[in-house]
Amino acid sequence: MIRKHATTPFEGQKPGTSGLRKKVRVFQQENYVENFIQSVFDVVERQAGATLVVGGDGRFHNRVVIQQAIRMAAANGYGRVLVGRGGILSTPAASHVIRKYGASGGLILSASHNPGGPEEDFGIKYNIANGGPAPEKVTDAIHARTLAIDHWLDVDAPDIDLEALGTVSVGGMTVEVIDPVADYAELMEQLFDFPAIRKAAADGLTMAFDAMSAVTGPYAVEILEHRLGFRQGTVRNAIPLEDFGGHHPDPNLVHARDLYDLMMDPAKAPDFGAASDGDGDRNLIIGKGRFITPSDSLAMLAANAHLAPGYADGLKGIARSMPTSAAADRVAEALGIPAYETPTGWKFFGNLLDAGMATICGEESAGTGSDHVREKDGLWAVLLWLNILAATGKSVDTLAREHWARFGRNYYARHDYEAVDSGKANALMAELEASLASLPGRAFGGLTVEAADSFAYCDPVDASVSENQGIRVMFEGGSRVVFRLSGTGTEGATLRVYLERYEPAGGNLDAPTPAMLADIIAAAEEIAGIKRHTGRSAPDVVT
Ligand code: VG1
Ligand code: CO
Repeated sequence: MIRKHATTPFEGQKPGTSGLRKKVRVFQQENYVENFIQSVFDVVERQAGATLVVGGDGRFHNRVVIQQAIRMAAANGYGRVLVGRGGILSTPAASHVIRKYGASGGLILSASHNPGGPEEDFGIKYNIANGGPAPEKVTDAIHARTLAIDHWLDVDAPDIDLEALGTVSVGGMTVEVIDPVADYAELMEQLFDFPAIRKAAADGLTMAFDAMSAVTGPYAVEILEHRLGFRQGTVRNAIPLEDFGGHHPDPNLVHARDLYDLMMDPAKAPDFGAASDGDGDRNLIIGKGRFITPSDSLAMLAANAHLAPGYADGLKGIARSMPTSAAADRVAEALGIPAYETPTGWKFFGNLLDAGMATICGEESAGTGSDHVREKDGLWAVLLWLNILAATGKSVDTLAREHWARFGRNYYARHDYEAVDSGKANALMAELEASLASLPGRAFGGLTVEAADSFAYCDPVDASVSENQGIRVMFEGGSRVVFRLSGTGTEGATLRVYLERYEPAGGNLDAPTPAMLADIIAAAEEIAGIKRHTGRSAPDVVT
């Protein structure tokens, strides 16, 4: 019944910021998916007969890989697979299902915000028993295994019907096709004041949610329209499509432009606008006439979280990734709780959440979440915002202004230079690193460098160290520029330049961001020589 297939290793099966992410045609090579999944099964912690959760964001190639993963799980000693109907599970829902049903882990098939389709991207991520992305020691072990693999196992069984809820047997292993939305929606009802939000909606609070033809559509329709009573049509692009309708399911001001334009139109804008990404773990928040940067959203959610029932007892700590603005740190200080600064990627929050040291976490890339799961969670952020709007009766714009008046404002932008030649991008980073010691004390325009380093993180729970997590240049007065190479791109290198300027309370709190960042942008160019190295005189994406 169990079949053994000989294979040889592929190079480059090294999980990045968020799993293994490549072009679909790379994944379509014979043995490619099997080598990776077998390597996962070979190294991860699990008992005989363990449960595995499998689901994805519905993109092209999702179903093929799910069927194969089920046959391989049966051959590798799993006792049960839980799979979302249609192969659908958002990343946060998968995290919850792993935790709720005591699974040993899960395979999440997604390339998140990257485009989908036969010529676009695919990805496989392994999450561990706490529901979170595998930490580096596990991804390193998986990678090492991919370099030595010589066979993979499956059972000889036909594809299962992914549309039919219920239980079937595959090679003696139980496969349960579950409703991908139900468990997640129930968890949200426990955390947030649904009656208050429902009342606000009934009293006239309006919203628009762009699911970007990706996985959150079914979740958002069920929760926002069916359970909370927002009018039908509140969720746009609600049906998950294999190619996301040809768009990038990346909820930023470039790819969610339609939503942005709607929210800036005083005649048509609803009170609240939001969008989510391919796999449902990111969020974009825009109030009527007011865009909220993800870094600000983290700070504002943390400052008001106690208004939601799930956080009424307060927060234990706030964690943010290093490139995320320091706005949340000021909230932590005011609340008298610790603030943590971690490398980019949700896996670095796992230990803090498990240890009860942090309750809310966030990243500048529009990821926010809490200890309710071990992933960032797009709809969670939307619902917490709605809970705060319902509890205060204030607009997004008013909440933002009040927040800045109290804490000051961290003007923020990220400039991405995409598909840069990898050699050139590496040369830029190497030169920058070599210049770090000479930067402190130097002035760039009106800005004087206070400190500069290559960010390294020592996990306070297990003392593991992660080095080379981005170059930080701190200026006097709390402004900053950070340089980092992306770990999720699939073409060449992506250089990310994160720009931040702090304006204290009482200062200029309602100025256009580009004007406030102009000096820092000029300093970043002078410090890193972006044009000289890459030939680019402007970023491809500004968020
Ligand atoms: C990007 C973001 C990072 C995020 C990661 C995964 O990584 O910057 O904050 O955690 O994507 O998000 P990078 O290495 O390209 O900068 V997702 O929505 O893929 O799960
Ligand atoms: Co994502």
